Amino acid sequence: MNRKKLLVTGGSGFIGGNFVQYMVNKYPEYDIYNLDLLTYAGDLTKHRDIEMKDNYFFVKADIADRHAIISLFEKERFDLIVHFAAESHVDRSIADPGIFVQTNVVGTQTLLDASKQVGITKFVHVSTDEVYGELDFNPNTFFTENTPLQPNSPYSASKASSDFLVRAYHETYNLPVNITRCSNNYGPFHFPEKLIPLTISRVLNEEKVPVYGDGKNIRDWLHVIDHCSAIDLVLHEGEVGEVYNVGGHNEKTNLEVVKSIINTLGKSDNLIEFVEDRLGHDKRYAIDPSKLEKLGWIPTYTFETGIAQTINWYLENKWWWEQIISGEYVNYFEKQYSLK
Ligand code: NAD
Ligand code: TDX
Repeated sequence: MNRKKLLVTGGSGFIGGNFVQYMVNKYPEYDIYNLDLLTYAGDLTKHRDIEMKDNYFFVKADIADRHAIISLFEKERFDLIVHFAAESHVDRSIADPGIFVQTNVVGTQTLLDASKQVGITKFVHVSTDEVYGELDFNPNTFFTENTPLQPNSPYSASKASSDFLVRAYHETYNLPVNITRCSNNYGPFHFPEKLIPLTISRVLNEEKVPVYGDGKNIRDWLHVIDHCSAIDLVLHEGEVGEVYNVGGHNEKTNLEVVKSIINTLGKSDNLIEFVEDRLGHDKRYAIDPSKLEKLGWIPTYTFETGIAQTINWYLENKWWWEQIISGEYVNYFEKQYSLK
């Protein structure tokens, strides 16, 4: 019997990278292809433990390059697709929205066309809770799969557009799809432009941590491994055409997150510096994951156990993030923040 072929796009980034490692180790009977353009957010060094495995393959390509993508699909005839590749940072989308439309919208549509052409058996589109817009601070309100999409940033608008295309390819062409909408992830290999790894790396270097506005905005945090198990479940058990929210009820203000990291590392709150707020800054995100729980999903980390594991990982893996924050990242940081 032919081995199943799973294509993971964006498998050199944060979540896709963790997912590739999770799947390569869990499913030796699958051939797992990581397709990634290796933008500033992608790197292959994170895969040094799996790159010699027989069931792992890497392809460097742009998901919006129609010719390259269609040729690859015709050659490899993938069975399963899990689509992570995207421009993912809200601040970058505020500074330069165009690449978000190109990668997140045109790239997704190109993958959908290629999938339709070769007849895949499942396409899981990894989306985000940010497509729902923002919630107010009433702790009894949550995003469900039926919450209307009201994206507020160029990033979330591009993700919502891609969600609509995925839905349309299911409704129009019967493409077997799922959409997952997850809350904020954290964990190993998280790029240090995002709040948690930015805070850990800066506190370890005794540098100021920029907190936007008053620090009271709320995010619902999920350890990346719990996101990986959710996607694995939806890939294999998700009902075709359905959307699944992913989140573990771990709501924290940004200030609580930053202070807990500073505290764990035994440093002073004086490292916190309040800076100008993000434009259009969403107040609160909070996920109702009950539909996914009914499918059998059980997260393994609380915020407390997950953040401790993550801080330890950053302490033990300086080789990974130090190479990043000393490269092109320096220019990005200086442009984005004016810290005293
Ligand atoms: P990331 O920025 O860390 O990684 C993105 C990866 O996509 C990188 O490896 C990059 O090289 C690759 N990529 C970018 N443009 C490409 C292109 N044109 N062609 C091929 N590859 C390309 O992102 P992440 O945080 O791992 O997020 C992955 C997915 O999960 C995204 O779709 C994002 O919207 C979604 N998501 C992220 C979070 C989160 O908290 N990080 C939460 C929910 C959903
Ligand atoms: O320097 C900072 N200071 C600060 O206060 C940064 C980078 C962020 N923040 C705040 C903004 C947010 O309220 O922290 C919160 C988290 O910010 P990010 O880490 O940039 O994440 P967010 O904007 O919430 O989006 C993330 O979760 C959903 C991912 O980047 C998205 O890809 C995902 O869809």
